[in-house]
Amino acid sequence: MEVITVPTAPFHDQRPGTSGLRKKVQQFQQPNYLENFIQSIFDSQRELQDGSLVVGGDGRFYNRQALQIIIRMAAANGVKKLLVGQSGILSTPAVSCIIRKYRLNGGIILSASHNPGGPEGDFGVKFNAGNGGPAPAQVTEAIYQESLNISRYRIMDAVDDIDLDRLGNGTMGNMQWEVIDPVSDYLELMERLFDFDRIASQLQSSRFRMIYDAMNAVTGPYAVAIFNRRLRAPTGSLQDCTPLEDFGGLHPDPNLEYAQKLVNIMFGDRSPDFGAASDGDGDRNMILGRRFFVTPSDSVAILAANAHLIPGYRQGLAGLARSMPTSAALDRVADKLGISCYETPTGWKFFGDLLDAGKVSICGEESFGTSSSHIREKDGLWAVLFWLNILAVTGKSVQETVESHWKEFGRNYYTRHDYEGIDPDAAHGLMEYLRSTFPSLPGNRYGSYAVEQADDFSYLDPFDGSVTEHQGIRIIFAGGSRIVFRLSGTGTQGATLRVYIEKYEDKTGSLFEEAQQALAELIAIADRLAGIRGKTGRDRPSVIT
Ligand code: G16
Repeated sequence: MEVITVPTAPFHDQRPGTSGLRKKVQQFQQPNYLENFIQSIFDSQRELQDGSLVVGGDGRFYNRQALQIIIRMAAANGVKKLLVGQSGILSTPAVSCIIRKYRLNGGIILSASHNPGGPEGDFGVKFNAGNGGPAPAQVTEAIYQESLNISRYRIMDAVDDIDLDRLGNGTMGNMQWEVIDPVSDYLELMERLFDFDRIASQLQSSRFRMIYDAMNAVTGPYAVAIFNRRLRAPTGSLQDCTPLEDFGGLHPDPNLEYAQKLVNIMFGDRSPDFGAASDGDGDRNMILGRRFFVTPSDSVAILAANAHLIPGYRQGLAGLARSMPTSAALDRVADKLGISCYETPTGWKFFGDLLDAGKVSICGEESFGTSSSHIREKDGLWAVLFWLNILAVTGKSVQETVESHWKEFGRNYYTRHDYEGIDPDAAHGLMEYLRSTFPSLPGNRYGSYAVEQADDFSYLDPFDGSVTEHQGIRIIFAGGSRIVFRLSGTGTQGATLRVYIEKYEDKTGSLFEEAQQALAELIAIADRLAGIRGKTGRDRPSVIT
C-alpha cells in the first residue's frame, strides 16, 4: 500500500456556487474531475493534514464510488482520522453535528441537495469547516484557486474498498477510519432540544395524525429511527423512507410542486393533522397542515415566536437572522422580543459568523431552510420536531397556529416565482437591464404602489469586514411591500430566475386571502419592471411557492 502521485491538469469550472460544487453526474465522472476538486480541498485546507474529517452523502448515484476515492485520497493526504457514514449515508445536518461533537477539522458532504439524482442527474461536493458550517466564501475561493493551478493529486494505490455497509474500523496507511452509525449522534442532539415524551404522547394519541415524507432521500433512516423507533409514531406516519440512488425518479425538493404525493394527501379528504417533507440531503423542510401550506418565511417566524415553549430554547433567544429575500415576518418577532434580526445574502454560510459569535439563536431562509445555533447548517428534521413540539404543547392545529401568529403580528403575504432552465444570456440580460434601470425607480408609482427605495443588495460582514455584492435587485415600496429579483446559484442547467414578492398587511387588515390573489398586482408590476415574459420567452413560472 503506497501513496501515488497522479499527474493532472486543471478544469476551469470548479468554482463552488451557493452551496458547494454542483454538476451533472457525467461531469463528475470524467477522469480526474472529482480527484482535482478533492485535492484542491486538501491543498488549500492545511489543517486537514494530520487532522480529522467526516465524509458521507445523501446516497445519490455515484455516492459510493466517490466516497471510496475520497477515502483513499484522505489517507494519501495525511488525514489522521476519518469517520464515514454507514452505507455512505450522512445528512448535511448530521455532518455538522458530528464535526462539532467530535471537534473534527472538517467534513465533506456528497450531495446536490434538492437537485434530481441518478446517472442523468446531478452530483455535488460540499466542504464544511471546523465550526460545522459550509465553507465561507474565502475558503471556497481558495479551493477554486487551487483547482486552477493543480498539476497532480495524491491517492493510495492498491487498497481494498472499505466495506461501507458494516459498522467497523481499521487503518489505511497512517489513517484510522471508522464506519459510524449516521443517526445516533444526531438523535441524541434532538433529544436534548425537544420534549420527546410530549411529542410521543401526541403522536400516539388517536386524535393526531402526521405524515413525514423523506422523498426517497437521506432523511429516511433518520425519520425511521426518530419517529418509528424512538417516538413510536403509528405505522403510516412515514412515506418513501428508503434512500434511492435516483430518489425513485423524484425531484427531492420539498415544495408544493415537487412533493406532489404528500401535497395530494394533505390537501385530500381526511388528511392528517400535520405533514412535512425534507430534501435530498436533509437540510430543507416543508410544513403543511390540513389543506394548509406554511410558507418558509412564516415558519421561521412562528418557531422564533414560540421558542419559549421548547426546552432547548426556553432560556431565550440571542438574536434572529434571515436571508435578504426571506420575508420580514421574522423581523416583527425580533421587534417584539427586543432582539436584533440580521439580514444576510442567500446562502447558509452567511449565518456562520453570526452563530459563532453568539449573536443569533434561530435563522431561516425562504428556500425552505430553518435552523438554530445547535449546529451550523439548516436542519429539516429539527424544524419538523420543533413544529411537533409546539403543537403538542399548545394543542392547536397548524392552521390555528399560523393564523393566530398573523393576528398578533400582521401577515407578510409572500410568494416566490421561479423560471427554471432559461437561457443564461437572457437571464443575465434581464438582470443587467434591472441594474441599469433601478436607480431611476424611486419616486415612481405603479397602481397602488409607490417605489420608496431600489438597490442591488450588498452585505458587509460585521465580523470579517468582507463585502458581498450583487446579491439581488430589491424594489421596496412604501409600507414595506417588496419585489426582489436574483439568479439562483444552485442550478446546473441553464439559469433560474427567482422573483420574490411580498406585501405586508397589518393585524387590522385583510389577513386571510389566497396569497397569489393578494399579490396579483405586485406580480404584474414585477413583470412590467423586468419584462420577464418578453426577455425569457416564458409566460408563466415553472414553480410557484
Ligand atoms: C442552498 C443554500 C441555501 C440557499 C439555497 C437556494 O440550499 O444552502 O442557503 O438559500 O441554496 O439558493 P439559490 O436561490 O441560489 O438556488 P441547498 O438546500 O440547495 O443546499
